[in-house]
Amino acid sequence: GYQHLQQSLKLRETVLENRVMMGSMHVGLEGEENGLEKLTAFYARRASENVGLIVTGGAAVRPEGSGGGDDFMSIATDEDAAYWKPLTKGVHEAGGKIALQLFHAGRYAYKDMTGIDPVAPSALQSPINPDVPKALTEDEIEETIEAFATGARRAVDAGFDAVEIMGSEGYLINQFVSPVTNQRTDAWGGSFENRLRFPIEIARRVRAAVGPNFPVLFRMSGLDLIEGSTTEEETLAWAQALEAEGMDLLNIGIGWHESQVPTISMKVPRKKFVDVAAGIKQGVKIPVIASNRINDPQDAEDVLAAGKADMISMARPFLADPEIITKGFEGRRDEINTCIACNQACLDHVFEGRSATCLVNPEAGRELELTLPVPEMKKHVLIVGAGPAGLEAARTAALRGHTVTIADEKDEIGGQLNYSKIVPGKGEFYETIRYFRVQLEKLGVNFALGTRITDDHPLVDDADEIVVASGIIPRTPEIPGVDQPHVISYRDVFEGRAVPGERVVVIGGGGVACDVSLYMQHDSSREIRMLQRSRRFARGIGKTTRWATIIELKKRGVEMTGEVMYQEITPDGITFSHNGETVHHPCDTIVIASGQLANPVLFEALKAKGKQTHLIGGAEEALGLDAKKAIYDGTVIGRAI
Ligand code: MDE
Ligand code: SF4
Repeated sequence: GYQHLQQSLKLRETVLENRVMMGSMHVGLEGEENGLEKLTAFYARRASENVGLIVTGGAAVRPEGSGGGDDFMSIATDEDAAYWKPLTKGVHEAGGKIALQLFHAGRYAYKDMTGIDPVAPSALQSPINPDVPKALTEDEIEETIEAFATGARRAVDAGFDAVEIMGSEGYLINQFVSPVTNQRTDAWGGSFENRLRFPIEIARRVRAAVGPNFPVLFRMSGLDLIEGSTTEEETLAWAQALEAEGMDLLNIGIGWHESQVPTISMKVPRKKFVDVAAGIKQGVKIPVIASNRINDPQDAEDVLAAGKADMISMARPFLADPEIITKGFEGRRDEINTCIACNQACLDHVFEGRSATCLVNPEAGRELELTLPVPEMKKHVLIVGAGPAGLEAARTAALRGHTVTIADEKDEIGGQLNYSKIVPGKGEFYETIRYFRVQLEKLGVNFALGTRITDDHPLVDDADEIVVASGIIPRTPEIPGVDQPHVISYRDVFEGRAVPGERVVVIGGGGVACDVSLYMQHDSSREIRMLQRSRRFARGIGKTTRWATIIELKKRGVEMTGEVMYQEITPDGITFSHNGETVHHPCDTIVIASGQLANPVLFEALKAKGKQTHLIGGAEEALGLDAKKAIYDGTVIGRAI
């Protein structure tokens, strides 16, 4: 049961239907053509599925504080207030409630995106931003506080149900509170009391601006994860001061964007930071929200049942599955498309200036585009390959009413997801495979596992349409000696066909090479060296995850040498040149992880036979192991045939 999660929560005059919040996420649809319509569809889809409260992405209270200019929400003008009315209307019609997040990035704003110099309490540059911010004058501080209050008033006018003041993740409010970023000597800096003045003034004036009945949430930093920053006692005092200012809910954020500690990636164990919220809850009477790596309604229920928080915020899990809570409440938890915390299609996109979507659910953010049209004719569809591309193609084709058979020469579904799931820290991939298995079974898809499809297979003759999603073939580099028995492929390692020796060289430095290296370290402290021709390792891994992968490899003692020219593989090692010198590196095993090739052979054969055939995923184009492309291809073809 979900007794705790299903309890309502009263915030002044407003009653939230349950204890689940869809946390703030910038999606980026705002900047697209028909952006408002797309964003409204995105939120409305989720509002109809048992979400207590949705919080928007950060809406800039001042243009210089925008997360990135035109593609980001703004509440800095009266026109903005009018602009967001259709959004709140759409959410209300769908039965939900939505809060506007009042946002100011401070020194995290990019000048080349806003066109204005970023501002901060002090002129101190952030390590993840190219611009040195200007220190705010006292008058400008006053204007900025007023902008939060005016923004809040506009949110009321626009029909929002609440506002959330963004005071975590290292944005402007954090920059004032922390001595690391606030080195002012006036009334706004120095002592803790002075540093706290900025958030307290904002809270007070926002409360005054919206009146006594309107809910005001404050997202504060429970843990900065920055050397020399706000202490635990200060954090608790901050929480208590916010309570005294009439804040209704404290949403506890973890870490700053520039923290060197992963806070939301797959490597972070589930529920890891719940105790931070629990600590704050002990010091205040108002309700407290826990977040970060909570992606399962049962975990959410357990946190509430243990008395550690009063509400749970989940953000990315609502990208992955708008129905996550409904499915939980209806006892269909095994049908949930679980957020695997990969960041590949959400945060990585945002940090690259693209709209967010979801690797496991390409429909996220594309609610108006990726519909499920009823087919003109019900067909027999054969999907060859049960990797992510084939699984998603099968799911969508079956949802539309086609009779679908999915075949794979392996005895289990999942394709290369089966490699990912066994890499230390990547266990969430089990969930994706479970989701597809449950969905396909429920939809009555026929499984033909352990079945190799050739152009003369009887299943081919029975099919009206065939989707070839049979994956990639590993590329073998042309190095003299590469065909010796101690040279193996990453696939041999993942599939347990070969046990690498104690001294291993991995040829390749991309995502697969990183994965196979970490995997080989899980059961033994092998000596591993990765080699590659280019300089930058972990290329192809997204911005939010690459740095943490490199740190982990180093921590586990994996050596990395880039800019090498291979010369020869010998029975006892490998010879290459590096920095103009010839190096012989002894080892007992060489693992090849140097890219993949597309595999269109079956497709061509079926075409030649005159079959209606489509080629998707890595079989079509093999740019690394790209589950995001695979699932997207699958969803598009599954909706088209
Ligand atoms: P880069 O070019 O990939 O890397 C440059 C070098 O720096 C290293 N690096 C790091 N080291 C340690 N710790 C880090 N956090 C970190 N990031 C990068 C790299 O290894 C690399 O070293 P090299 O290989 O060259 O030797 O990265 P970048 O500097 O261009 O960008 C870095 C990022 C901004 C991507 C970054 O630091 C990020 O990955 N940090 C983690 C963020 C995170 O996980 N936050 C948690 C929650 S996310 C959230 O709450 C909301 C996010 C959306 C807002 S939108 C707000 C409005 O709605 C994002 C808006 C953007 C403002 C910042
Ligand atoms: Fe979660 Fe990955 Fe989807 Fe982002 S892209 S919502 S992290 S599964």
